[in-house]
Amino acid sequence: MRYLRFATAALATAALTLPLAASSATADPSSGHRDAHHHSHGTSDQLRRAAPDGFYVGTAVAGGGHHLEQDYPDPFTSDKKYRKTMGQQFSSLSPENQMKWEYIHPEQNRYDFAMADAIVDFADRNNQVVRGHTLLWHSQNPAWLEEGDFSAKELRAILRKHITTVVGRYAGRIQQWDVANEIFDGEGKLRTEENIWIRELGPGIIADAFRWAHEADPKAKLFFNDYGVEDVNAKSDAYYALVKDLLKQRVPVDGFSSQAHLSTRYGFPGGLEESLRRFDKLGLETAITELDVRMDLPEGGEPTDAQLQQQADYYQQALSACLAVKDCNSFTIWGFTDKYSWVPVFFEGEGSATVMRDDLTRKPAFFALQSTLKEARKH
Ligand code: 9MR
Repeated sequence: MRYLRFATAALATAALTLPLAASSATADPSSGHRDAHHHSHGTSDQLRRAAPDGFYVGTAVAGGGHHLEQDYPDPFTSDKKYRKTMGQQFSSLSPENQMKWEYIHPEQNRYDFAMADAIVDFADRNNQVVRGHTLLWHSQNPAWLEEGDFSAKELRAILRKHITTVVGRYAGRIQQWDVANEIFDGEGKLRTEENIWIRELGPGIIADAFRWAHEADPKAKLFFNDYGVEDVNAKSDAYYALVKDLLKQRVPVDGFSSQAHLSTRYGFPGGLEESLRRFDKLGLETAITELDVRMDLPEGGEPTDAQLQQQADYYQQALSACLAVKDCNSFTIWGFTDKYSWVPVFFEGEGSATVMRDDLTRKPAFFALQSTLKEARKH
């Protein structure tokens, strides 16, 4: 997919020019028990309260990654209004970058847990669950790892130690882990060249990653996560076959998730529900983990009303697909304000992909989610 090429380029630039500056998390200025004093809005105004019991509505927590190149300070630790909305509206948080290898394990013998700790602590105080993201991926790995010239034996030990350390640190506090992220390409072939683990250790390392994560936190639900699997297609077929095989071997795989980075250019993926459902039938939990809906912006950068309506319809359809599948109980959007969205940074001329404008005013997509959740809660 096109954006991954951009992603790699942006990452390379970031790695060359930026120190891992955002890692010094400041003290958390907000207090807990925020439900006790909601000001202008009642609780029914909150997406998390509108949702059926046991259904989690999540957001990515902005920080690291593309944010480091923008002219604003670390969103999560600096933007009070942003944090407040995050606490009020959502019941699940996903660190957008802060648990990725390059941030949490910047040198071979040094972990930096500051940002991840701050997010998990915030989630605890606000009665939110956390989706851990991610343990085995081809992207956003530190140079010491990618360029380290390690033997297969060393690499295996490095991965095992990383998983044991990171998953172990947050044991009992992470609801779902994206253990393996984006391991297949669009044709359903394993990313054998790009993914250091699969390249150097063979595909069997995937099962080991799940086993090690399970040992470190037996309660966390362990997921495969990818984009472009919002339909029954070559990539989701590949996951289906792999998961079946792993379950037969009693590998502790609990879930399959669709990122759902959508664009109005390509139409809504009509097979989303069917795709989720076939994993559900295998006995897995499913989830939407990174939903956003980007669009081509007119000159001037403001979306038209028709565009906003179309976007709202996509958000609503994605949510409805998840709500319709029995064990799809986690629905996460990849940021809730355009101010911090990755989209304009990675796709020239596209944007407005989230449910709130820069100033946190709400778009039709927000209200579409809200009313769909309320409707589902009634039944
Ligand atoms: O949103 C993330 C952005 O801040 C980073 O710069 C980018 C680097 O690849 O990663 C983005 O998040 C990705 C996620 O971790 C995995 N699925 C695709 C997401 C969007 O690229």
